[in-house]
Amino acid sequence: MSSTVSTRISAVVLGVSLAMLAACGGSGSTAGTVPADADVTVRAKEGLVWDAKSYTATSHDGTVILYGVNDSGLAHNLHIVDKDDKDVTTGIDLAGSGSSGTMTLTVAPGEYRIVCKIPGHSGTMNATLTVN
Ligand SMILES: [Cu+2]
Repeated sequence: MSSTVSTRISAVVLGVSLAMLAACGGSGSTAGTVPADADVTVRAKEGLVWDAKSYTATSHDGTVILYGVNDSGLAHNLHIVDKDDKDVTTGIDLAGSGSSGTMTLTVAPGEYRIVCKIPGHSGTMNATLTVN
């Protein structure tokens, strides 16, 4: 008789334990969260140059978020072009000192170039963007 009662109590304890495990599952997922920070920041500097000759960014779900800033006193724009010199997306205007913009690049891993297309600027405002 007493062994039957003991078996029933064990079954109830086991059931409660499984319910608690199930309740704990699935927490901590961050899928779909948009990163607050840009993957790469590119700054236009005095002297018709970007602030680096090469940049590297890691894509998230196939996209890279690029933030462009104009730290110079001249008007610029920022374009990302592929090896065929074609824009991968619409460029951004960095019309004056302090202006900025964000680009979302949907690109395959590889090498791209960051250029300013204002006449006379692309010779020196020409950096490499490597997407991993
Ligand atoms: Cu420029």
